[in-house]
Amino acid sequence: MPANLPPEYHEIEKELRTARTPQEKIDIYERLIAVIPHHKGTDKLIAMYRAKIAKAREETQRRPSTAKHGPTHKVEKSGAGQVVLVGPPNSGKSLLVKTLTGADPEVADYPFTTRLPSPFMMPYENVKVQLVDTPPVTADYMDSWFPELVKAADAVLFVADLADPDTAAVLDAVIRRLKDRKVDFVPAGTDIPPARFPFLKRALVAANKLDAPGAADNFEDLEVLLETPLEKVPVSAVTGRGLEGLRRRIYELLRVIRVYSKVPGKKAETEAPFTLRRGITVIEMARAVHKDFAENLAYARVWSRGGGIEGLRVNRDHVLSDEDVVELHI
Ligand SMILES: Nc1nc2c(ncn2[C@@H]2O[C@H](COP(=O)(O)OP(=O)(O)OP(=O)(O)O)[C@@H](O)[C@H]2O)c(=O)[nH]1
Ligand SMILES: [Mg+2]
Repeated sequence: MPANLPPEYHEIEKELRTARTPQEKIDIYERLIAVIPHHKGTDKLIAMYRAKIAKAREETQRRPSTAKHGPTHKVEKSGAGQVVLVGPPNSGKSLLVKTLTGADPEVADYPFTTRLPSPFMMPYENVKVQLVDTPPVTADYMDSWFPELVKAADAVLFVADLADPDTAAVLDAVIRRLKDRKVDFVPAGTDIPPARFPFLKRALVAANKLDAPGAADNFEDLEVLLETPLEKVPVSAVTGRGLEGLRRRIYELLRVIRVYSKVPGKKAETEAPFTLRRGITVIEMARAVHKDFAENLAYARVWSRGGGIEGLRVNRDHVLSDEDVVELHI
């Protein structure tokens, strides 16, 4: 037990003896955390209370007296697609989100820092991808609403901790918890059939803390030992190494294309692409622009980036490619 705890700490701690419900305990733990001075000597104590809060919260969600299915935490989608970060405590999910988006989620040197999902926008070239920072998942703990959040996302970015020699086993345990709830994971390029059960999500592993001692060996272990065959991208949220490549791989996970619309006689709007699913046709793109366009479409002209097509008149079933410029004629 670290020294220098203020007298209020001991007063509040006494109340724990009479606390009955998990919610009463949570309130007391939170008051305790608030009065504990934050420094190296108290990190473990604070981490312990945060873990207790997480456990107590899981208990409240299981109780029939509260809402039947517990709380949900839906995150409204925005941008080119939604990617949820999933990983063990302290693996650096929040710092990765912070570095990739320039936003400011809470980052700290103890587990269970992040408590609720929070969305942030990651710029990639001329589009934005929504990254959702989340609370940690462990072999023993996962928020009751977590699987629904993952099922609703467009893709998943697992975060592994390369400072941990057991990183593969720890991440396998996280993935197993989700598989038990009928969500499974496939590598980036996989076509997902429309069947909805079990849910399949494209996923990628950000192997974080590449700068930590032993990280190179731990990365090799992760490559060999992780049971689910997913691509692993070694990065460091601290030094920035590998992050540009990760940004691109996250965007590619979404399997979308950028299409620029063009008004006849004017320049293409390359600042504001439509992000549409790969394989989309001209008529489907017209529908995404405006339903009147789709109803009244006469023909379209397409300019493709590779230069293969230059203002070619195409029919409505023409399949579009990334960075095509499309002029819709009605
Ligand atoms: N050396 C090193 N430390 C890192 C790296 N990324 C994160 N950290 C540190 O790891 C600790 C945890 O980082 P967070 O981003 O809060 O981790 P988290 O996964 O969000 O943690 P929870 O919210 O508890 O699940 C912090 O002290 C970070 O500074 C990295 O690439 N290298
Ligand atoms: Mg966090």
